[in-house]
This record gives sequence, C-alpha cells and structure tokens, in this order.
Amino acid sequence: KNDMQVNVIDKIVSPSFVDRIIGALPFKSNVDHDHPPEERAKALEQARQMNAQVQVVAPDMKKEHNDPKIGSPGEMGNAVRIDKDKLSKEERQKYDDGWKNNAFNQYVSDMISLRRNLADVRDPECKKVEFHPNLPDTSVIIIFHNEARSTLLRTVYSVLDRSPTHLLKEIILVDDFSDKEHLKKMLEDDIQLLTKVRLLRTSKREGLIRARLKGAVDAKGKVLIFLDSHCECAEGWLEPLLDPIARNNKVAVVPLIEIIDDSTFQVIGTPIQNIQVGGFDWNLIFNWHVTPEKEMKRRQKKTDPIRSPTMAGGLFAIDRDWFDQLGMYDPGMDIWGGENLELSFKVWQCGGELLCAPCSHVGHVFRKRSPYEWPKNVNVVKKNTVRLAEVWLDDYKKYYYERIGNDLGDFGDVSDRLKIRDRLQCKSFKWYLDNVYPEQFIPGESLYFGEIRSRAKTNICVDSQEIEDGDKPIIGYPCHGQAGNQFFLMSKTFEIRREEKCLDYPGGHSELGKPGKIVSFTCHSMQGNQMWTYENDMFRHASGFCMELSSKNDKDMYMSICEPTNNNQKWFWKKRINNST
Ligand code: LR7
Ligand code: MN
Repeated sequence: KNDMQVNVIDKIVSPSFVDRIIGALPFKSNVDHDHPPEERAKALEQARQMNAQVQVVAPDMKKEHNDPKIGSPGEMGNAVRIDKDKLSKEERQKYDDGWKNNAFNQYVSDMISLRRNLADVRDPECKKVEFHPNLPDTSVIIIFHNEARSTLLRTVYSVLDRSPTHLLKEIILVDDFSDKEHLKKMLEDDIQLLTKVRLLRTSKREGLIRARLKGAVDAKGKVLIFLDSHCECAEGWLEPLLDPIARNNKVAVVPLIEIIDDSTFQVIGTPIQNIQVGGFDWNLIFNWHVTPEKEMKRRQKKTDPIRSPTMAGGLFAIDRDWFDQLGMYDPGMDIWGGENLELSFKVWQCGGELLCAPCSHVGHVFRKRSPYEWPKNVNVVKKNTVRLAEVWLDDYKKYYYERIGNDLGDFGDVSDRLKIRDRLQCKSFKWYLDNVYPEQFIPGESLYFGEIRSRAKTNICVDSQEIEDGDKPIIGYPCHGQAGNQFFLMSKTFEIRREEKCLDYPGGHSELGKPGKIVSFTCHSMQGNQMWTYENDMFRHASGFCMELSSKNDKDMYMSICEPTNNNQKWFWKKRINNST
C-alpha cells in the first residue's frame, strides 16, 4: 500500500496532497488509498477543475506529519500562549532551552502542527487576478543552520501543501553544517516520503550566502525561490511571485512578508494597503519604509507589484538564468549580511527591477538576536558590506566608510565582482539613487556633519545612546571618534539626523521645574519638533530654546532659555564645504 502511494507521490508532490484533494471530492468514498494511481490521478484532475478547497488526511504518515485538527494550538495562525510558571520543572527547562537555542519560542512552535492551517489574509481582489498562462516552474531553496525541527518542517510543508503541483519542481534543503542531532538521520527520515524534497549538506560552515549558492547551482527549476528556514507560505503565495517573471525575466520578486511572532507564533497579517518597501541607511543596513505616494499612483490596481529599492534578503524569486548572468551571489561573503543589498543594487543597476508582490503572503519568524555561532575576531557583516560598497556604490561608498571610521579591514579581492558589473554594463549608483530611490537622504547634501563637541567640556560629545524606538534622551558622553552614536548630520531641511532618527524636542517646558529632554525620534520630514538652527555655536530649536549640557555632570542634556554667553550651550560641529566630505 505504501509503495503504491509513493508511486503516486512521484507525480503529485506529496501523499497528503492527493489526500487533500480526494478529501474534497463529493465521491470521496469511491477514491481512497486502495484505488489505483490512475483513478486517483483522475480524481485529482477533477478536483483541480473544481478549484477544490481541501483538507489534509494522510493516515499512513507519521502522526505528527498529519493534518491539523480544528482547535489544535496555533490553528489559523492564532497565537499560542504558555504560562511558563505552570509548567513542570522539566518542561520549564525545555521552554528555556528552546528560547536559548533558537532565539524564538521553540516550545510553542513544537506544540503547533507541522501543517497548521493559516487564515487566508489575501485581499479579495487577489483571488480575481489572472496570471500569465505559462508560469515557469520553480525550485524552492531553503537553507538552514541548526534550525529547530518544527519550524524547518513547517516551512517545507507550507510549500508542499500550498503550491500548485505543476509549478513546484522541487524543494532543495541545504544544511549549512548543523551539529544538532535532529537535523541528521532524523531529518532524512522526516523527508523520506516527500519525493520532491532533496537534502544537500555543506562540508563546512559556509554561511547563508554560499549555502544558497550551493542550492542554486544544483537547482533544476526555471525560477529559484529562496526561503529562510522558519517561514510559512500562505495559500496562493506562489503564483504572484512567478507571474512578473513570466512577463519579464529580469525581475526579482519578493512576497509580502508577514510577521510570525517569535513568542506566540501568531501570524500577523498585513493589509495590502500597508505594504512597505525596502530601503537602507548609510550603515548599509536594510530598513522598511512607507511606499512613496508616487509609486502607489503609478500602479493601476492594488494587486499590481510594487517597485522596491531593496529587499530584506531572505525571501524572493528570481529567474535562474538571469540570476546566473548576474553572477548570483558574491561567494566572498561569509555567514550573514550584505548579500541582500548587493543583490538589490545589482538587480536595479544591471537593467532589472525589484518588485514586491502584494498578493503573495509568506510569514517569517522575526527574532531579536542571532541564535547561532558567529566567527570570532572578525566582523563578517562589515567585510561583506565593504565588498558590496566597493563593487556597487561608486563614490557614495564614502558615506558608509565614514560610519565605520574609515577602517575597511581586510575585505579580500573584489576584482571578479567588478568584472561582472563591467560585462553587464550596469548603471551607476547615482542613477540608482536618482531613479529608484529618490527619497533617500544623501549625506553629501547636508550642511554640517560629524561629532558635536561641547565647548565647555571639550572631551564630551552629543551621544544618541543606542537608539531603539525613540524615547531615549540624548546625553553627553566622552567623545570616542568612532562615529556611530556620535555621528550627526544637518539636513538641508534643518534636521539633526543620525541615520533615520532625528533629534526631536517634544515639549516646550517639561514637568514643573525640570528642563525638557531631547530625544531621538524617527525622522518625519515635517520640521516642527525636529527643526533646528545652528548659529554662533548654538543649537536653537523651533520652540526657541537652546540645547544645553548640564554644568553639574557631563551627562545630562536638556533644553534651556538661550544665553549667548553660556558656554554649556556652545557646541562645535563641522561645516560641510563645497558639498563634499
Ligand atoms: O551561517 C549561517 N548559515 C545559514 O544557513 C547563518 C544563517 N543560515 C540560515 C538560517 O538558518 C536562516 O534560514 O540563513 C537563514 C537566514 O538567517 P537568519 O534567519 O538568522 O537571518 P534574518 O532573518 O535575521 O536576516 C535577514 O537578513 C539576512 C542578511 O544576510 C538574510 O538575507 C536573511 O535571509 C534575512 N531574512 C529575511 O529577509 C526575512 C525577512 C526578515 C527581514 C527584514
Ligand atoms: Mn530569518
């Protein structure tokens, strides 16, 4: 019985897929596991024509691979909440280890079915979209290093269960030299029945960039889709990623990435109108920002793909041959980071487009720290980023270099990568900024830049502390000359900027007697509380107050009535001459 089933699987993805289809048919009792493959195939075809909404039943698979029961934890993408204090001592240990090993709540993930159902959060318009009649088939490449079993398999099943069978050529898992037991023989057993799934392993820790390259080189599909190993693809995720590529092979397409909560595994849906596009700051870190008005207007329908200056990196589709022509990824990049911007710039500068498909929903577990081991004594993210800056940024690379104190470190040889840029006659970074990302703040167009040093205590600089979400007040701190939290710019519109954050003075007078603090807040480009002038060494805010360093300690900073003779209100900042640094 099992043999016969495997036979069928060869043709139709996974046993469960057949069973889902059969489960939905009105003549269910006529076609079950005991029926010959041809009959089951016929049933499948009929189900396809019926556009069946189906449930999974896979009686001969391991129980845990089976379909979720209604009401089981996390169904429909709901949150699973655990009261840790109510757990037994052993369970509590498991709970803590789960967090420690994964930087997400593995304990909760393990409770959720490997094949849980998700709510269909697509916009109703998405279901009416007519896709290109000849969508290319795809190899889905999922790389992992020490991923938890439940998140990894849930990623795999979400692809198998929610991809039209003729569009899914294969799933390639690339194990980047994991050392966890559950990823050895156990994983091979887990995927044994899934004939479309292959497992490759690197022979040493390569990092995500070379791990993906390994998968890409081996892939047979026309399109490559990369996924992180803790994702969940929602119903209808695949076609919107392939459609733009069917129309123009020089595009990379990203899905609408939903947040899977790291603690509850709730899938938090994003309405189509709130889609954000990718940008970057001059630390060359990816960030999200609101889709510009102009781009919203360019599109005819809300289901049309949105142009995005950059991608987050983990989840995207690209034509295999074009990816090859682009030189794929830079194999000189290690472990993590940089490859996302490298590919984004390359796609745009070399004649392609980067699009976000609003009808393709894929969840990703966002976490707050990296759980795995990183190489010691070398800053791999910096190395990767310098490599991409050298190849793609032209003169604009200086802005990044200013931020790392012009210490590039040993970044290896990039001449091969430059040859690719040459061969493809890719456009300049200026072209990219002017045409693809005109909203970007360009430091070279700012009025002042660098550290802001106190005149009263000349070893003290304005410091943003670590800027998270706004409300931390800025302070005086010994000048360290390392840029970072002490590197500010005055924009042409009179903001004092540090990356995407602006010095912001929210209150005229604060609570009784207490002088008001200055905070660092996301720049909103509306002047108001973020508008300053810098004259005679003084920072005067739109409210009329001036920035002052406490005379009692070297740390507190607040706003005060302006006194041109008060040295604690005097600051030295470098003026930019001739628009150059
Ligand atoms: O050495 C490694 N080997 C690996 O195989 C390190 C990581 N990996 C795997 C890892 O198991 C995972 O599947 O690589 C994948 C990405 O690693 P994460 O999940 O630690 O990265 P992330 O989600 O924090 O980081 C984002 O940025 C990275 C920059 O290099 C990659 O491009 C990730 O793919 C990317 N993730 C996303 O784009 C998902 C959306 C999140 C955002 C923003
Ligand atoms: Mn990830």
